[in-house]
Amino acid sequence: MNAPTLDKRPTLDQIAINTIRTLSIDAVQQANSGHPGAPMGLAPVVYSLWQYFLNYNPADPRWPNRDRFVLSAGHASMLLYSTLHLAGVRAVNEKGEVQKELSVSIDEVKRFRQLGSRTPGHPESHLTTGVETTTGPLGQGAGNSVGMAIAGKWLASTFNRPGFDLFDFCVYAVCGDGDIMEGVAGEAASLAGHLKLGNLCWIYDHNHVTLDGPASWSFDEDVMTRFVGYGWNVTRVADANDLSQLSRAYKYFQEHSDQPTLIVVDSHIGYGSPQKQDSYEAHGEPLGEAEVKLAKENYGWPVDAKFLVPDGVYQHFQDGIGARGLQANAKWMTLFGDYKKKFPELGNHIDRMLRRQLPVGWDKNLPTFPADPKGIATRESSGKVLNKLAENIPWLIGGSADLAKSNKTNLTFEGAGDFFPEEYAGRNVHFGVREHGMGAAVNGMTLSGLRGFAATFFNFSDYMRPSMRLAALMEIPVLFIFTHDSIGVGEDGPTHQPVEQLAAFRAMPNMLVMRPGDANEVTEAYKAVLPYTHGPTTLVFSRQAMPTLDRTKYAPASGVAKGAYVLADAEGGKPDVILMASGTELQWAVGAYEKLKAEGIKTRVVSMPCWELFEKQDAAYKESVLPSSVTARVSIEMASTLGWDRYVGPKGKIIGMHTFGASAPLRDLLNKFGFNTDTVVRAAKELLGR
Ligand SMILES: Cc1ncc(C[n+]2csc(CCOP(=O)(O)OP(=O)(O)O)c2C)c(N)n1
Ligand SMILES: [Mg+2]
Repeated sequence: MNAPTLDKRPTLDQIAINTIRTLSIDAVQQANSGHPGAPMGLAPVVYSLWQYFLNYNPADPRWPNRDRFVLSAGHASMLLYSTLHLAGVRAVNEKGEVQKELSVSIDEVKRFRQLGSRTPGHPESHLTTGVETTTGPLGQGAGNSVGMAIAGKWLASTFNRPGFDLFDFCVYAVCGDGDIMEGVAGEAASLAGHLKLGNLCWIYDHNHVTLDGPASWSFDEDVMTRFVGYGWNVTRVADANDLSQLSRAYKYFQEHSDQPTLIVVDSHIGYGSPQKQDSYEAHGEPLGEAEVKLAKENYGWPVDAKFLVPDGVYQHFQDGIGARGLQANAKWMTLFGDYKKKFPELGNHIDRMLRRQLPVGWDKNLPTFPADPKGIATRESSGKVLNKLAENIPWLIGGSADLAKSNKTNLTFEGAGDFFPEEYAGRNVHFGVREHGMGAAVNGMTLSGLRGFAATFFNFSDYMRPSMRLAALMEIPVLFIFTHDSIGVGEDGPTHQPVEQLAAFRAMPNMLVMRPGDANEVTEAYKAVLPYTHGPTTLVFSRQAMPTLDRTKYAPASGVAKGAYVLADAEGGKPDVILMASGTELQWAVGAYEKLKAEGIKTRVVSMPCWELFEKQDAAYKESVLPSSVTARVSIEMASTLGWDRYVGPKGKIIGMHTFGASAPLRDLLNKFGFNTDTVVRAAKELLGR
């Protein structure tokens, strides 16, 4: 077969599409790892969206009203990198300033999957400008896109004014069979349909193949009917290479804003030789040099050229998405300038929100709680603090997976409102019993500038842990709020009693885990984490009451900001034994302290609500709280003991859970598992040989 020359190729569109394909092929081949097939199959789909429909300014990828593009099929990362490169998307530095340099230069394309590159194996939003969210675990990006669409609706309802349509962006997500199969995407799609998110468009790459083989081996449901059932508009493109069909489908989406839209695109995953079309052999691997050549020959490409961007391709993108985006962005900036003159307070809110700054007075009137031996549950105090914060921070918005009454996360202040279909200014989002969908959606909301929170029972954090992990990886400040934090749940029994979750979240990089020990520690916990914008927080609260400590007698709760602090100390400072606890167990450490003190044993109590913040303190502070000379140490926490040895040391004792819990009244559980003052006293005395 003769390789056609560049001149014979029909249109610039076709050349641009084949440039996306061949850059992807070459990058995967050079890295000797990655998926070339999906970028090859999907290139026309993504190209036509970007070039002719996406409202996006490559020269300022921060533009708040830009359309969002999510590649949920993160294994096709080279598709996104090639597109970002060719569209000329600029890099944005850590200060939020647009740079001259490209986000993905041709050198970064060549460094695909290499250490320190901006082109990691799967797209990571905190590394690469233009990557709107981190994808790779299938289904997550689809879930994020629902949160972005929620954010779009909320921003429009909250900030738009007659003549000032500041926010009207659309959210596009490209999904593969894997995304459509994953539960998280199903939960999110169901929610999106219910909420009538007409600004949301999923493009389903229906290519009949997954990693193990033909999709039909495991997947033959009627996806279109399922989505119709969710309340989506559904349309189909019978040939992924037909740009006019694709255009028609995108127009269909833009003209139907009553419901979200699913575009099912029949496509063929890319292979080298035509004979291999639709085979599943070697899928998910580089093509190999011989197949690379066949593929290029097929595309009418110079077979030996590598990383070739033919003349005119960059300009073509600049004439399309570049010019359109620049103009739309400039128009918006003028509009926003006028808006700020007319509505200075709202304008100020938008500016602060997008910079992740809190509003002036964000922590005013936060509740403090009087000493009370009976006290209240930390979920109760959390509810009070969260409500005040949400009143002070207009863009703090979120909800629970059908447990808001138990989680105490309902926002009840005047004007808080519910986020319902076509009532999009509300602050209470009702996620339904969809924990995983909620986690992914709240990540998407937070990526769009909102301060999102998501709540459920701590035990059901298991149902959204994959999204929490991505929030940590993406370095975004989501608040994950959990109640019913231990076997203290009582009668609901072991299915509802978390044991290993604390240890698991403490093991997660970049996740703050906060488990306050009384009502005033709750206020201080929120105060400590709200200004922290580079990662999520897991807030862990009790169902049952605990004493509100008398802070005239014990140290102030502001010590929470340091993660751990000396709550009560031996007279003269140097203790014989240190007692450590978090959450509801703090009361028993304090109780033991009083008893031991009465017996003349020099005791210190360290409240440890947040290990991660404690680890950030300097060595001198840590030594002042846990002096290395004091080796008699006892910890008490109604959870897995894993990790406490770090603080208790080889000579200490750890009181914790070694089994699942049991269904019984709280009193009986505490006796059975040994959580009370006496257990702590006994452990301390044993250590001291008394
Ligand atoms: C949660 C999760 N499970 C498994 C994988 C591994 N994986 C990557 S791609 C893929 C199959 C993809 O099939 P499809 O979505 O149809 O994409 P295509 O192969 O057609 O590009 C799998 C299982 C993953 N990335 N995420
Ligand atoms: Mg597939």
